[in-house]
Amino acid sequence: MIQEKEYKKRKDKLANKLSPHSVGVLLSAEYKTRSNDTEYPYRQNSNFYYMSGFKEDNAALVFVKTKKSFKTVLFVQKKDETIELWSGKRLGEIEAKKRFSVDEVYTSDMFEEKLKEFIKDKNNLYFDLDSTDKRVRNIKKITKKLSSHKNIALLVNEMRLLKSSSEISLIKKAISITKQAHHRAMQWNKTGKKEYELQAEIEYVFKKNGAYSDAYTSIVACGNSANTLHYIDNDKALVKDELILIDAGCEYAYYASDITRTIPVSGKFSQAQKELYNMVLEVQLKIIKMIQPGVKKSKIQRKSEKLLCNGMIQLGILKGECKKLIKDKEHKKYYPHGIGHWMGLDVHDEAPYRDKNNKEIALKKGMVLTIEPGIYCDKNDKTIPKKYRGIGIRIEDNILVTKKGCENLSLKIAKSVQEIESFSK
Ligand SMILES: [Mn+2]
Repeated sequence: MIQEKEYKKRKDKLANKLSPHSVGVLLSAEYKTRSNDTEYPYRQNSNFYYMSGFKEDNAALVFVKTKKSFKTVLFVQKKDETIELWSGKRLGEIEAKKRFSVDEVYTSDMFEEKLKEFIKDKNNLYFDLDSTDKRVRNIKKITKKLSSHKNIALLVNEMRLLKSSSEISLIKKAISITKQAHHRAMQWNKTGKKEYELQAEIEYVFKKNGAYSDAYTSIVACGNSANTLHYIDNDKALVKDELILIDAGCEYAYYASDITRTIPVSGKFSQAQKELYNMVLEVQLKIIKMIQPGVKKSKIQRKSEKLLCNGMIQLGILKGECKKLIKDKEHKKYYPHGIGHWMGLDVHDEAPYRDKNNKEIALKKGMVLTIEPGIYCDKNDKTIPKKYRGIGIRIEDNILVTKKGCENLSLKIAKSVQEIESFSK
């Protein structure tokens, strides 16, 4: 749980970043239609939620800043018995005023009228310049006389880089549920089953433990399907002697986890699978050891490419000299993606990788990122040893940067060949 006083602190911090004589607007997410009369489950906009902790739709958080002081204003939906009968209870403006640390609360139908009032004698408007919300058109119309429009999302994203202890607890909780899901997948008898059946076993554990949703669509990819990086069909058979790449993590109280494990259908790795798996695992462990304050992501990226390239030379997947292979980008054919990304309210957290001066941001205590090296050997690639064709491996953990180093938050999820094999009967 995140306490209201933490939301208050965040709002104060953001208000201090706004220039004098400005208005800042953050909008809630909109419902999205899935098909006629049916909507996707509602998920609050991450930046709006980070600042307000408010979960309802059709809401807005506004910062009104004069020269020396500022006020915060929340807009919430009006109470309406008929609508609430269908769509559930609304908090309403009276309760919202009691519950949330804002100076003023109005109903959403007042938003445009109030915005006109707030922008009088102001110079700057901050709002999410990439927002596709239907309210943006009118916001632009109302505020077109202001001298500048700046992106409030960049300011919030920057704040989201460093996680507080309560955020870290929620991420840990998400990971502990995801751990149970991956262990169930390891334990479950997969003989004669389909990828989607295994997906169901995993997502059952998410829901069963109170995780609102998966943090992203689960990838359950058997054999050569693992070589399609964003494979989400999950509709093929689990074939006895193959590996399954499972990239699945739940979202708990709006916080993501993002874990990949690659496990044998039969429960036991073959010799060739073990060789490739252990090579990727060694790289992952070495990269995690590098994580500490001051290190830059580009450095760990380069190191991961070098280590994987050398590993592939040793296994005969690449031939030649490592430096030259990397220069010619030959290794990218088998390791085409990044070593990791920020994680938080979004699985790919919308925090910046570069600062205002376009300088790369170094790791700092409180940042959370994934480390996920992978090797993908297509079944039709005649240039690599036959025994490795059709195998795709990725191993992904979630890492917290600490004062002197890092903490692998997903350390307890089985990862070594021995640990994984011990799950099968
Ligand atoms: Mn990831």
